[in-house]
Amino acid sequence: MRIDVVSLFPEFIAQCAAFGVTGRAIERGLLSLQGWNPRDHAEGNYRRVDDRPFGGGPGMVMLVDPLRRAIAAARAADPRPVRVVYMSPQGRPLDQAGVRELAGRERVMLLCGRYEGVDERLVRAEVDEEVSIGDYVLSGGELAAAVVVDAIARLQDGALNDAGSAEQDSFEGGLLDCPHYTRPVEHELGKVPDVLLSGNHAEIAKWRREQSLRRTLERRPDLLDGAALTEADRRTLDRLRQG
Ligand code: 9WO
Repeated sequence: MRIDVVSLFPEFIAQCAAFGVTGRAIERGLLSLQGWNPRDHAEGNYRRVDDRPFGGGPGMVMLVDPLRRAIAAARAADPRPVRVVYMSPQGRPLDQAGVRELAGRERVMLLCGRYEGVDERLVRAEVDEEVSIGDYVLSGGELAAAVVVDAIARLQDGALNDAGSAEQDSFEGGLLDCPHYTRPVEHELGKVPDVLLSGNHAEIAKWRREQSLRRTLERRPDLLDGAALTEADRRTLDRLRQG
């Protein structure tokens, strides 16, 4: 898969993706990440990429043309159709299903705004969808784009060393993750739950599922509506709600 990022700070996203799972996905050729700087497509000695907002108000707005030329250059670098996504608090809230949808495409282009945002005419002409990673305002779209790159990269086939760990993730079944333990078995902060040491894989799976259900019920009951629940899960939830 190929991800193009249009940003005034393309090195920022490249650095964010250089480590760990994303770094390996890029090294292994599972993902290619390319940055495009609107500054490189700006005109004049000052290479302006922004101007004052019509109607007044604070701050600056990103100019249509440098962005448009950067997007055109990115499109032209590969013949395959590309999904153009603008990182914006006004966008559709991203969840794991949305990440999976993007991760299944051959090409995605992430647009990162700075200042007060991007001229709306550019958004209308070039953007397929606006995506938000959460209800807060950042100083630019770059951190949000880095989040999307990371979430997409780890879903590429072969990116995770342990096959199946993407399916076992928090959220892939629509539930929160269970707690995890490692050595030592006994520690001054507590003991590892006995069931995890039992070697009984059926009992361990049952315990983990119940922990996931319990945490989701306590912390994010809103997720239960969209979760893939079995009849046994529903009985467990009823019992947890009673107790
Ligand atoms: C500023 C603002 C202030 C009050 C109410 C709403 C507001 N929206 C913005 C805004 O969009 N500022 C931007 C800064 C302009 C475009 C890039 N910036 C940005 C992107 N900040 N936060 C994001 C972002 C992107 C995706 N998901 C979460 C946040």
